[in-house]
Amino acid sequence: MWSALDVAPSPEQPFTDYTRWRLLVGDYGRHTWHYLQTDEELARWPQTEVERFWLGLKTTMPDLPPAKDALDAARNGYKHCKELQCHDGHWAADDGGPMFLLPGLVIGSYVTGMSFKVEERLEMIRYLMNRAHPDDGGWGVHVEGHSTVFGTGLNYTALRLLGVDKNHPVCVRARGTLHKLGGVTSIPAWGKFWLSLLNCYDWEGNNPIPPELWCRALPEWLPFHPHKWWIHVRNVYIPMSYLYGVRYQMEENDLILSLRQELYPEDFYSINWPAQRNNVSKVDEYAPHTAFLDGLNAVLSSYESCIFPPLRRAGLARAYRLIVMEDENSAYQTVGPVSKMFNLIARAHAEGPNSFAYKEHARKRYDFMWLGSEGMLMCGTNGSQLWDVAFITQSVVDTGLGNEEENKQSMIKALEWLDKSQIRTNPKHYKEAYRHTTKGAWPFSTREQGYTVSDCTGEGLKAAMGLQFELDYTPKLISKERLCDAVDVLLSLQNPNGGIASYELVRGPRWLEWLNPAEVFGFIMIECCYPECTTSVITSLAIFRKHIPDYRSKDIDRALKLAIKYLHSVQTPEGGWVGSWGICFTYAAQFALESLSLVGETYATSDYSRKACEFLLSHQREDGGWGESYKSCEQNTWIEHEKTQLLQTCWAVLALMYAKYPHPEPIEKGVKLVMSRQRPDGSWPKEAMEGIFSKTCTITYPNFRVAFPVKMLGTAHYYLAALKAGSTN
Ligand code: LAN
Repeated sequence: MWSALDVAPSPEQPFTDYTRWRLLVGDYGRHTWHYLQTDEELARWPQTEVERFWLGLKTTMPDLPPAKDALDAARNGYKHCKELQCHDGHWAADDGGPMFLLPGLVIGSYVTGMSFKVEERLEMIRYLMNRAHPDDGGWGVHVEGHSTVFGTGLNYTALRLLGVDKNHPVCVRARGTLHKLGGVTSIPAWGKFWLSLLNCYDWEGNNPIPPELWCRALPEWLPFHPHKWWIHVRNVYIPMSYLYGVRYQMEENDLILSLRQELYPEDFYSINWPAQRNNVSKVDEYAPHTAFLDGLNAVLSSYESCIFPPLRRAGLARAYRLIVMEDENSAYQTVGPVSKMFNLIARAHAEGPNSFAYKEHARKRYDFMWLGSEGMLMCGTNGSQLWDVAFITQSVVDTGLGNEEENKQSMIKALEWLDKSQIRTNPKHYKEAYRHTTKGAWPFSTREQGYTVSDCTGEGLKAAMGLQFELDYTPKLISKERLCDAVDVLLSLQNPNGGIASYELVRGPRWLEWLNPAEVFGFIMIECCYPECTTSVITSLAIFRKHIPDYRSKDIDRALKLAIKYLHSVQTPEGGWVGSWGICFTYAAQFALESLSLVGETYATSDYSRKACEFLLSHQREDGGWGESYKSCEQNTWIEHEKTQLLQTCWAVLALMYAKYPHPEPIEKGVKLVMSRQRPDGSWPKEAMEGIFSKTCTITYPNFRVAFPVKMLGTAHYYLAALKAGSTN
C-alpha cells in the first residue's frame, strides 16, 4: 500500500532537510508541521526561531550576561523563553514520551488507506529508530521503559508499515528481541487489538468487548455502567467495542502475510487463538488480570458464541452514535490519541473514504504529530498549550518579572491567548454523550479539543487573574462573569470527600479497577481524586475569593475546607503525597504545600506542613538537589533517581517556600544547583522525563523547564532576602 523506502542505516542525521520544516500555528494554538517542497514556498515562509529550537537546529539566541543572582537567573530564563513564544501568545512544545501511540497512528492510517507524505514517513521511521532501546533494539511502553512485547511488537510493525525493509539492521535487531520475548502471542490486550485490526492477530485471540455495553437497555444506575469509567478508558472502549463487534479487519496483502511470519517465532497458522486471550508477557504486566475479570471474560466469551443479533445491532448503533458525538464535540480530535485513531477507523469503516468524517479525521491526525530533533512522533494530546501558558505566565507574574518593560508585550499576548482559549459553552452533545459541563472551563490543550480538565481550569483561572489583577497595564479581556463561570466549573467538580479528579466527578466505585483489562496501566478504570488536581482547584478558589469576595463565597469556603480535609487525609505517613501526573512526591508536594499555605497552614502552624517539609528535606542530596525516579509513581514510594533532577529540585524548593520553611540553607543549596545548570542562553537542558500517567507511562512537559526554574529562582530571591531581614510574610 505504501511504497517501500530506502532508509539510511543510522538515524543520527535527519532523513529529510530540516531547514524545510515549518510549524503552522492555527486557530486557538493548533499545531501542524509542514514540509516545504519548493524554493518559492521557502522564500514565502521563512523558518523561525521557534522551529529551529524545536528541530534542534542552531538558533540565533545570544549568550546572556551571566546571572548575578537568583532573580537575574530567572530573568535570563524568561528572556530565552520569550523568544519561543508563538505569535498568538502561547508556547508550542512536544508532548511525547509514550511509545504506544505512533504505532496506532501508523496502523490506523494504513488500514484505512490514509496516506502520509514521504518526508513524514521518513521522520517517523527516524524517531522510532532513535528511540529503539540501546541495549537490545526493542521498545518499551514509554521512552524510559524497558523493552516489552507491547512496545517492541507494535513499533516493529509500525516501522515495517512505514516502509522499512525487514532486513534493515534496526528491524533485524528488534525482531531478535521480540522473538526472545516470545513474539506477539503474549502482547497485552491493546496490542492484540491493534494487530487484529491489521489482520496480523486473530480476533479469537482477544477477550470480548461487546458493543451491547452501550445499549440503552443497560440501566445507567448499574455501578459498572461504562459511562462511569474514566473518560479516557470510556472513549477508548467505545470505538473498540464497535470495531470488535464488526470484527474489523484489513484485507490481506504481501506485507501482512510477511508480518505474520516476522512477528511470531512459531507458525502463525497453527496458533491456538482462544488460548492467547489471557496470555500476557510477564515483562509487560503491571496490572495482572483479577479472577473477577477472567470470570467475566469467560462469561462474555460464551455469549460471543451465541450473540443475539438484534441486541448486537442495537449496541453497534449506539456505540457508533457515541463515536460520532465524540468526534463532533472535539473537532475530530477526541479526548486523546488512542480514541482518536480508533474513532478514525470506525468512521472510515462506516462512512468510507469520501465522507466528511474520513477527511476530517485524516486532517486532524496532524494535530498529534510533532517533529522534534529525533524525528516525528505522536503526542499524548494535541499539545499542552493551556498548561504551559498557565504556568509560564504565573511564574513571570509571581516573580515580578511581568512588570519589567521588556516582558509586557509578551504577557499581553499570553492573556489574549488565554482569553480566546476559555471554553464558552457546553458541548454540542452534552448529557447524551455523558459529558461534564464545559462552560467557563479551560482545557489542557486547545479550546477546539474542548474538554474540561479540573486543574487546567484552576491554573488557567489563576493565570488569568494574575495577568489581569496583578499587572496594571494589561487589557481586562476576561470579564468577571467569565471568571465566575470558571469558578462554577471548579465547584461542580468537587466530590463528596472533598477531592477533585481529572475531568469529571468520580462516577464509579473503586472496585471497577478489578476489571482493568489493559494490563500495562494502573488505576485507569474510574476517575480518582488527585492531590494535584485538588490543590490547583483550592489555590485558584482561594485567590479568586481575595479578588472577587462577593461571588459564591459560602460555597467557596465550604469547598476549601472540604478539599483541605481531603488533602490531609491522603498525606502519606512519611509526610508526602503521591503524585499521579508528575514525578512524583516533589511534584505533588509543591501543589499541596501551596494549598495549605493559602489557608494559613505553614511549617510554623501546621503539623501537615511541617511533616511534609521534613519529608522533603530527608531526601535532599549533598549537591543541594532532589532526584526521584518515575518508579516512585509505579510503586507509591520514594525511589531515588541516579541523578539529581533540575525540576524536582525546583518543586521541592518551591514547596519549602510555600510552607514558609524558616531556615535558608536547603533553599540556598537548591537555588545554587538550579543556577549552576542554566545554559549561557538562559535555558535549562532536558533531563529525565517530567510527567507520568496511569502509573507506568512517562510523558514530557518541556515547558516546565522554564516555568518552574523561573518561578523558583524568582521567588527564592525575595524569600531568602526576607528570611535574612527576619520576615517571610
Ligand atoms: C494528560 C496530560 C495532562 C494531565 C494533567 C493536566 C497534568 C493532569 O493534572 C490531569 C490529567 C491530564 C489532563 C492528562 C490525562 C491523561 C493524558 C491525556 C495525559 C497524561 C496526556 C496523555 C494521556 C492519555 C490518556 C494518553 C492515552 C493513553 C491512554 C491510557 C488512553
